[in-house]
Amino acid sequence: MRRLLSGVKPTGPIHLGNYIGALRNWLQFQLDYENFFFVADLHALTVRQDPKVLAERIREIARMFLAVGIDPQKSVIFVQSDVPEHSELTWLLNCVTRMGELERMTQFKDKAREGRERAGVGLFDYPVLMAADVLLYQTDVVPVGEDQKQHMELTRDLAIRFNRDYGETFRVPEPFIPEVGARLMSLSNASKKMSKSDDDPQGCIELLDAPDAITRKFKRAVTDSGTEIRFDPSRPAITNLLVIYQLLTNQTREEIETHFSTRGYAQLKNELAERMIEFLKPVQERFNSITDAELDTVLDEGCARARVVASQTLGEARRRLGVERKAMRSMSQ
Ligand code: ATP
Ligand code: LTN
Repeated sequence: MRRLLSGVKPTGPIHLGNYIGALRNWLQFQLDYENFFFVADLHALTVRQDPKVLAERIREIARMFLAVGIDPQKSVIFVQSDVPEHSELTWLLNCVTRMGELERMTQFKDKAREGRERAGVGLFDYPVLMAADVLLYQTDVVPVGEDQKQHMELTRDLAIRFNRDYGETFRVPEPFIPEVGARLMSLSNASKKMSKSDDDPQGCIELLDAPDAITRKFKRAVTDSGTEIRFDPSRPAITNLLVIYQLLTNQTREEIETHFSTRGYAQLKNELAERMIEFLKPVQERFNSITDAELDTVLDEGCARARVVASQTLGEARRRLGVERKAMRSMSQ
């Protein structure tokens, strides 16, 4: 069976962009693949975190995986730092990665706001840890949002280079980036992506938001000048709202434009809030019904299942590189 893997960082409350860009597609593929879904807590450490808050968020993200419908019988759900093979493979891959490759990464350039001198080495190395996540599981498909495209290209390049220089070790993965919703924008600034780490929480619909917060956020959402409600790339704010509407209703663009041809922005915002609240209600109910003990069982089992696969790939990579003492002894006998 083909393998699928993806992760979410516990850097803040999980939001609509994460759901639409990533989790929704995890669900869609769940039955056809052998799946690995994880909380990317080591990635979260690349920017300063409060340890107590981080510990809680790790559990919150894992709980949200279950609440949106990831089935632990069909999918392996785990926390990245529970599987030490991720860190070890990162080191091995660091040694085949070039500085220039990481210097080109736009996420590093964006996030190293205070300048290169003060940026953490972890932030710089972030894409190599991501490559290790993917390659450890011999992954075929990685469903992610548009922002991860460049990291996936690096992952493929590293796999191809390692295989060429040391022998066939890693499967070369493909990203899956959805056609609609791959980059949901902030509701308060249509030129920025909706993000967990945004300073302005009004632009981000969190999956755990209460109904009144959802209504308020949509009401205050920025729109473009003019009154027409149409999908139009030159009017990014209204298009962003329409994309959310499209994903919530599964209607075609034509149906939506016809529906709103006689209605105004206020009506669009009201309908969006209503649909969103309706969609999130059962997710939030499931989220609240999962006990700590249930969650721990899922994550303990997930870690054990993940390590079976991860340790096998890591062992192979070590042998290929010559850093496997016992294998070396048998080779020299
Ligand atoms: P941060 O803001 O802290 O960088 P994030 O909100 O971007 O975090 P991640 O954990 O980095 O969230 O991403 C989890 C998944 O959600 C990734 O596959 C990512 O591509 C996707 N994703 C994140 N933001 C969006 C967005 N605005 N639109 C579509 N997909 C998104
Ligand atoms: N880098 C991703 C999160 C992430 C990930 C992964 C996604 C870490 N490791 C492996 C897919 C596969 C992000 O910032 N959204």
